[in-house]
Amino acid sequence: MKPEILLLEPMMPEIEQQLDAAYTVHRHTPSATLAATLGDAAGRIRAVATGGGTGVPDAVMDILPALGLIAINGIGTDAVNLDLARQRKVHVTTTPGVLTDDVADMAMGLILSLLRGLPAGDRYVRAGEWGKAPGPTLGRKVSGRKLGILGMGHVGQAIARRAGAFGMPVAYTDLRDLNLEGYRFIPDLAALAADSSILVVAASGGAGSRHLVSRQVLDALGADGFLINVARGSVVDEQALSSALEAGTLGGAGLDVFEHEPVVPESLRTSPRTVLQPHRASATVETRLAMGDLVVRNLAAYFAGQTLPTPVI
Ligand code: 8YV
Repeated sequence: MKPEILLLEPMMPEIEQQLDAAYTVHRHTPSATLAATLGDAAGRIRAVATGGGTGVPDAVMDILPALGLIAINGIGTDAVNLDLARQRKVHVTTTPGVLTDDVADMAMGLILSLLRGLPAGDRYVRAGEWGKAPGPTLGRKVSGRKLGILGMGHVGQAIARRAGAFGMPVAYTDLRDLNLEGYRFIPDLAALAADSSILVVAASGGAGSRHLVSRQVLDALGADGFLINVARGSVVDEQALSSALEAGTLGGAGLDVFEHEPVVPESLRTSPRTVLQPHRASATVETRLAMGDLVVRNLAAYFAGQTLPTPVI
């Protein structure tokens, strides 16, 4: 009898094949109820595999009495109640290291897309307007622009390294000064925003960082400033962001993540000042394979009673 697991978010076919070979996989889709997905299997589910944004709702943990492992296909743990997991003696694993470069690349991609107006240029050429109608408005120069980073962990530092190649002076804020050579530490986020032309959010989500990017921070970034978010939507006060973009008190925003995914406020969707992505900073073939491989290895170790490769708890 194969152990039974619950898959809350699809993974790459190559990875799902490996899961199917080792386990009876109950696949949940948002359109179904969990009761329908699980049938009479709830009591037999010993592990859940899920995405960083999807996590595991408390109500799902509550109906799985035999749960022993939550394997997150990502690095964010904010959508899993770690206190409850600890109480229940449920292990939680993530996929550290393998997605850092992709997320940093996405941050740079959003910066270039937003400031150089790449989506507008693409639409103009595709529509056959070149030579017939005036082209998109001029972009803004990226090289040399001052960059502020909120959250100088692995992803933040990978963004800083890339920014170096663009000749961008980098400052950052974090819970403490990390004494990083070449990057200025500015403890106060509003002061960092005031000092920056582009502010990139690379901080973890969760209660501690909720709405850190407030109206005041957006005001400090200013009409000539740009916000990039490749971390979690919850870090930014999305209503304040929408208002600032509408009022023109913020220059623009490049967003891969949102407060209530997959719902994106209409004002952000229709704004000429935004470039938007559907939470896909780690979504490359190479990285999703590497992430999936870690999920597979964590599951295998758990069911073999071995040390977990990349545990959080
Ligand atoms: C993924 C993420 O898109 O790492 C995370 O926490 O949110 C992203 O890398 C996600 O985990 C896949 O659903």
